[in-house]
Amino acid sequence: MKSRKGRQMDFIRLTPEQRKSFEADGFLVVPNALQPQTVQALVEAGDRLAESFLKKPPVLNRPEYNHLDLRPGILREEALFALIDHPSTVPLIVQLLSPNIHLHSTTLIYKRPENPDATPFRRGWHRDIRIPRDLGHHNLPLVGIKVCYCLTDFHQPDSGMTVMARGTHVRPEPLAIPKGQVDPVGVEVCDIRLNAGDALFFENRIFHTAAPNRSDRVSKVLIYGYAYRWMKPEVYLEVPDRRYLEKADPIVRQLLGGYVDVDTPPWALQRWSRRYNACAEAPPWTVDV
Ligand SMILES: O=C(O)CCC(=O)C(=O)O
Repeated sequence: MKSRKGRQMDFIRLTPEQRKSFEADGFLVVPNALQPQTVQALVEAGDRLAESFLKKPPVLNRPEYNHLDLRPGILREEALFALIDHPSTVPLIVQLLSPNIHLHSTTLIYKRPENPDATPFRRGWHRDIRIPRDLGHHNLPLVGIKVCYCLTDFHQPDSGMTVMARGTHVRPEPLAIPKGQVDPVGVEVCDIRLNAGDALFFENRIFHTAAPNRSDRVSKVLIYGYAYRWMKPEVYLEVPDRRYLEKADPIVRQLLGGYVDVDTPPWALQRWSRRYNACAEAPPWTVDV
């Protein structure tokens, strides 16, 4: 793992159209977020991590054999580590959330082709981070955004891309799914067409689900979740030790939880975003009257 100290994350301004679209839909497509050579390096790294899964003989009728959702060990691969502060996506996340964020989860999802007539496996509509389990569906807060990097094309329906229910991030109630069916009614279910290298951002409140891969190729994505620093990272996120973090690039250090507690200001991204006038200042505790 290279610490890349001294290298600064470039700035890309979130456009008003991107913000509007993200706020209306609960998701946002960022085309060409990754260069073709980066996609290639990520596929090589992902294939190494998925080697035993990819070597399994085809079992078309057992969809559960065909889905890999791998979380531990992702950051041990250099190409995957380098995505932590990727300059075409993380600046947009900072502008959509705030500088006070860290990496919350990393997942490699591979889906092998499955029987097109089989019942969809893991069709499980949900909102992320389980907040509604405690707070209900009313007035849920936006606390995190996932970036789904496409490592393969998703040009056909049911080709393995995570499916979104547009606009449901503000829905104050559960989804309504007719008995015997797998998808909700009264909402727009979006199986988005994407190219390898595109990134799909989706926020924690949007209802989404895994979808089957009925194509004839393995579908491959990496999903990196960013959340406010007061959200505990997923247990599978393996963070390098403190000695490494002390030498790391300051933004990477912050994103990997390198500050002792949440009362320590998010120095690295705060300085970075002030330099570009990228984010509103945090509200004060008190005001003069
Ligand atoms: O496409 C998938 O497997 C679903 C991913 C998902 O639900 C998630 O990352 O929260």
